[in-house]
Amino acid sequence: TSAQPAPTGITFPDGFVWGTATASYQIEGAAREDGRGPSIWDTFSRTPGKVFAGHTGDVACDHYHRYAEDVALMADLNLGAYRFSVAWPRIRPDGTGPVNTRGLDFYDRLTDELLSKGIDPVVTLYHWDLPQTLEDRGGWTVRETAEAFAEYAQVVFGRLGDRVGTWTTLNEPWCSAYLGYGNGIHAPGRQDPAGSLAAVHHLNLAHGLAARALRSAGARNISITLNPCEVSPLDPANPADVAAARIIDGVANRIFFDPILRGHYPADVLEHVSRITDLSFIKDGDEEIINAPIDVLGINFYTPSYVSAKPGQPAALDYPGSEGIAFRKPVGPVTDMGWQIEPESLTRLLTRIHRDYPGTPLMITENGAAYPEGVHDPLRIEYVDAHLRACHDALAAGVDLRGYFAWSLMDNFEWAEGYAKRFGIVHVDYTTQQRVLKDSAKWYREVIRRNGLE
Ligand code: GBH
Repeated sequence: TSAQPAPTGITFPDGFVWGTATASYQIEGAAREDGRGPSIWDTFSRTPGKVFAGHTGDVACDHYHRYAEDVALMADLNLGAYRFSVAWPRIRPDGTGPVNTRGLDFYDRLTDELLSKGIDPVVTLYHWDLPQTLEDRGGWTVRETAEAFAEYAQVVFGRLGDRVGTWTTLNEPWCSAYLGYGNGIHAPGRQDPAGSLAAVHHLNLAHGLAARALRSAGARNISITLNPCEVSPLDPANPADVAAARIIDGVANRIFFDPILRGHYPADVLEHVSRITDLSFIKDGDEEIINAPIDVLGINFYTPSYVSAKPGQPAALDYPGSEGIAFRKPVGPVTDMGWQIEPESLTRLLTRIHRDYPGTPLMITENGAAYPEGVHDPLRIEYVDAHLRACHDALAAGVDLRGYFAWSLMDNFEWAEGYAKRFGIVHVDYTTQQRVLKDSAKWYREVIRRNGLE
């Protein structure tokens, strides 16, 4: 017979961090309150046709007013840490000018509430809500935005640095650059291949400038969160497919990992994209700035990619220079996003990062799945269970993985998908704003309690 053996119990290392993650624009609401300025997501979501059913983050989960209730929920779930992002336009409404104290006050209250419940605050300084004023001056395609980011980072550190341990500069610069300026499905909705590559560099630079500024201000745990594309050749025996995977790995992954962790852009990637841009935005000394030491690297993971060489295939706008390369359609089980589920891919990714960029502790800063609305969510439990086992396999292979943050604490504004896609382990009723634990939240509480899986 071929009966599968039941999975056996696993335990995570002592001190393994268990958390959940959210982002400001996705949950806060209060878009016009207490001096918050407009962000590119306000503009984008109010532009007809950009976001599903015209949804906006105006109210979202009303977390701005309900943060205390939400922190109580987190405490009920035994969370050791909570990853949230700070909205730049609450702190500096026009990106560079006067500081809005009422914006800082909110994150101050949230931080104290978390600490009072024994939950470690993990701050992300940028999760995509760029002040609109800065976009009007060129956004991430111009250098000034990187400089403004480093100043803003220091303002936030000045207020919270005595209580917040972990400082993450950017969330997923891949998305900001390529979805924002490449294929335009995210704010600011531009379709400009050369601009998207300038954006990559200015995001890298923003990270480096901020990491240096935070370090000199006294920050001890500095980080960035990347969303690597776990890419494989469809046919590993076909050299053309292997070459295709290498190109995608370059423009999606190594263009971030290499300058940040090795201090230089990979020569093959620069060569490859020089057909699209003259690269004049890279100035002497930039790579050294970007190579600022970090203490932990955040990894967000959802799904693998498989590519093959396909002559005549037009370039995907979110992968500049990808003409002649086809992405395979997902096979097997998918989530409500249509994303293929393949936990082994996470093990491959973590072991690869550990091998190619040794010496930096890793943290899963997002992992989770969208499923149709409901509080009974066995498929989400199955997804998270399988991915935690994949993390454990990576640990067994020697990967220095320090923690796991489930995406997301609660259902929220899923960017271009609006409220139609639900990633929460807590259900949100958007009419009453009532929160109800899904089965996955109750299950996750037990995972945290036993520091492992049954
Ligand atoms: C994260 O982005 C965000 O940080 C978070 O705010 C968001 O809510 C969450 O994920 C869920 O989307 O079409 O099969 O090639 C993740 C963005 C997801 C972009 C996977 C690339 C490739 C999927 N990434 N995606 S596929």
